[in-house]
Amino acid sequence: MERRENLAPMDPAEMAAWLRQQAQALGLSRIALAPAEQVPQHRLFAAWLAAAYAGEMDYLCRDAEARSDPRTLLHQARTVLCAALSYAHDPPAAQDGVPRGRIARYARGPDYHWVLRQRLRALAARIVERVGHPVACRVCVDTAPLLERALGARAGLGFQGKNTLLITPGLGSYTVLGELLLDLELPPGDPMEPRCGSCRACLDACPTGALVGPYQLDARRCISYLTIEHRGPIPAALRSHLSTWVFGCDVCQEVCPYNAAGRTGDPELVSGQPDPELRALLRLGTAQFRRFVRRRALRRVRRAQLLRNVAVALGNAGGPADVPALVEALGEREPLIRQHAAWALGRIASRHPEAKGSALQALRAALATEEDPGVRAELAAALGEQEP
Ligand code: B12
Ligand code: SF4
Ligand code: SF4
Repeated sequence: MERRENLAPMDPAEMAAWLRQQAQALGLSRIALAPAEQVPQHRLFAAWLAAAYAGEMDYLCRDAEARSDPRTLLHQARTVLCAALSYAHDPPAAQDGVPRGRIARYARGPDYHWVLRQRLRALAARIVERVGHPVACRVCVDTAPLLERALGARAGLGFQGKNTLLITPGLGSYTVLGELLLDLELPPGDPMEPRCGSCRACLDACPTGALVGPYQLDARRCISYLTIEHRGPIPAALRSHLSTWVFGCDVCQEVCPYNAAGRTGDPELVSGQPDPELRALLRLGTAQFRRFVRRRALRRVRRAQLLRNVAVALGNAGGPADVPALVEALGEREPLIRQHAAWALGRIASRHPEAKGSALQALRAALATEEDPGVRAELAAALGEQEP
């Protein structure tokens, strides 16, 4: 790296201003600084875990203690540089009337982890170059044990909304967050207090009632959790509330007045593609699935999970034209897929009398040979609803 020994040293305030300029030049939407110290909201996080709201996300319990202080990740850290990168955009609507699987905006383009990490690494390199001596630093994006939103609020990057998202005034909440832990003393920003006022649009709009109170999310009911993190069958009582979401959910952000401005986020994260057709998704073979998720945040799900979600979406929005694809899915190797395909056929049969014959025939044929108890139960339930 080129040495710049002739650069005049900066005082902390000059350094903070210089950092903002550099961050902007590197395409970070906004940055703010927090002191690397105990995070007081950690007790709220502990209470959330104790209430079992984390569901099966065991990793949150495993490294719970580490989240109380960023210095557990880098003991020399004195400052946490918190960064937000906007992915705001409205997915283009297809006019063909074919049912499509909705993918949450953050995951429609290339993997944000990679994009944000590259930019934070580039910023770290510029800092080392500017100060002229090595600086201990660590880049974190999502997966490190940090309370990213609490740190963002402490830094003044934004405030936590009642939907629990970090909302940056002027940018909204369609942002992903990343941090640079730094062994540099820099002036922290002013903490930002909640600015939701009396609004409760997100609480009222959440399709599954996952926002059990302001700032309280029961992940076990959240569509984002159910479609991405949860590995097993989707609880039957929640399936019809998933609508056509197949990866994540944006409802509590779509209704938020802070996102009403119709902004467009970073071009590297925004995808101009319409959402994929559900029928085509259900027919993704293993190799096609790998290509579909490659270098995207979609990698987080296994093929069986995605096809499970697609079957549920077809059960909610599909029609007679989708029956053949669902009948094929009854022959999939993974019981998880067969189970949800059975449920979807039952739902389509109950809405479309013209599809009932072929759907019931396929369900009966599958029940005659099916050995998996979970799938048998779904087949029987789907038939039971149609045959009193
Ligand atoms: C686990 C996790 C999830 C879980 C649980 C979400 C949740 N709300 O906890 C699930 C799978 C459901 C999820 C969903 C989503 N996630 Co997520 N997720 C995380 C992860 C890995 C940890 C979050 C965590 O610690 N949760 C535990 C809870 C307790 O923490 P918390 O929400 O911050 O809780 C605080 C509040 O409850 C608050 N609090 C409690 N009472 C009160 C009272 C008042 C007055 C106040 C102000 C605050 C307050 O204190 C708690 C502690 O800070 C972070 C990355 C990270 N390392 O932080 C990403 C992260 C939070 N997710 C992110 C995203 C983008 C999403 C989705 C939008 C994706 C999607 N479209 O489907 C949804 C949004 C759902 C939602 N409404 O939150 C972004 C959020 C960016 C932002 N601008 O906020 C993060 C930061 C990832 C990243 N690096 O960009 N996610
Ligand atoms: S992401 Fe969807 S399901 Fe989860 S809290 Fe928000 S609106 Fe509810
Ligand atoms: S919808 Fe309203 S209550 Fe919910 S986060 Fe946005 S401003 Fe706050």
